[in-house]
Amino acid sequence: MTLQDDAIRPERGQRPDARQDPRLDWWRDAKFGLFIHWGLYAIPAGTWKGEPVAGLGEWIMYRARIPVREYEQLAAQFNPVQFDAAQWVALAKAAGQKYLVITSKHHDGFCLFQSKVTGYNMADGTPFRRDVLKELAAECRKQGLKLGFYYSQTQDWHHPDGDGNDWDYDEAKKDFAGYIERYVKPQVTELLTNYGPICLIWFDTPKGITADQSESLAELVHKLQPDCLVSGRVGNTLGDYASAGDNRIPGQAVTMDWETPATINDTWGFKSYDHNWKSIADLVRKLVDIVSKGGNYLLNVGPTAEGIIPQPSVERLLGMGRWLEVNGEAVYGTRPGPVQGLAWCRSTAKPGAVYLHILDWPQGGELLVPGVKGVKGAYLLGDASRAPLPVRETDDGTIIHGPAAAPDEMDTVVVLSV
Ligand code: H79
Repeated sequence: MTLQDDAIRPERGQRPDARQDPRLDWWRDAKFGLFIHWGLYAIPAGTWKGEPVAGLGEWIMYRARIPVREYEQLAAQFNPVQFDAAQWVALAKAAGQKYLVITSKHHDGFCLFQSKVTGYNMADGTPFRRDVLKELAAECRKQGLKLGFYYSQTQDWHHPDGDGNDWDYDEAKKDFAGYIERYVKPQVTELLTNYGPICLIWFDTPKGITADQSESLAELVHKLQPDCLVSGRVGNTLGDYASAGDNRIPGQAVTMDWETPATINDTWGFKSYDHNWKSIADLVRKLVDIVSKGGNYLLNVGPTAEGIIPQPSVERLLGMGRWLEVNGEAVYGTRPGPVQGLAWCRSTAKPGAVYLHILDWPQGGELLVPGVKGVKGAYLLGDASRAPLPVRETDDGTIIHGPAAAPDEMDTVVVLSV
């Protein structure tokens, strides 16, 4: 296992003393979470003044250089009457996800939660007049899902002192330190005071933040809720866990606690014309690839301005949930297995068991597994009768005789008792 990987930049890494921290135990076992990007950008949904705007949906204000006074008018139209916290939470549960992370404030500065430091929020600034984070918090508690908040601590294109907006504001005149002290910290305090236990704060884009600022944010979080984790993107290697780049998966197992945030199509915030959906098989394989390398998969949906999670996302999440219903034992609570670096196979492990994830079933069903010895028995996780598969040890590994054809085209899990 490597300590670092290209996909995980050092500044988004894990605080060294968090490596053994039992506060992360639930997170280490959870493996799979739901990310939700929802905000005003769902209204233009990738189109501004009749023109498609390239790039990520939630970046539309930046990419089209929309003036603050114009963009903030969207709040008057934000009325997602179909929003139903119970449905969103139930979807995550059915997908087999163990935690949910939602954008409390993205780079555009609009807040989904009621805030005393700005009226630019869902409860006070839209016709909807509801605190959707309150409703999600209540539902998560009811349905037994952990809740975390994404919070953009550096970029804020609405606040005159936040990072990123150079079309309305003069970057040279910005008081970024004042914005952190008088705006970010009060808001983080609200998020960790008004919504019950929060499992993590997902800070993002640490570029430019000082080590002192990163540290003081992490300290504030831990002071308010000691068990709340801080994402690696708080910056300066001060996260409780490391964050891989968006949609990046390390090439090999990494000896840090780490997570890949990822999209199902090519945007985080809803875009009406992004139909580039990954297949269920692709998503299951990505989950397994990540878990076999010691990471978590935080998979995103971008609800519409009406409050609907796009049907292609729902179908894919439910498909993953069906696979996990059968194969979850080989995912949740596992650690990277002993078989690494093969194209056709991934492995995860628990005490006494190795799970082989066969991505490319060999013709004839003879699995030549290098490096694993002392196998006492083998069966297919998808086989309820647990019929034993013939096992033979060789000089450099073990040969298992499975069915001639792939039992599961996405990933057939073979359980080895060791
Ligand atoms: O919240 C999601 C993204 O909006 C956020 N992180 C995930 C979780 C993110 N923030 N920054 N980035 C991703 C990198 C963005 C880079 C780009 Fe650009 C935005 C490339 C094109 C538009 C910045 C602006 C670099 C060039 C123009």
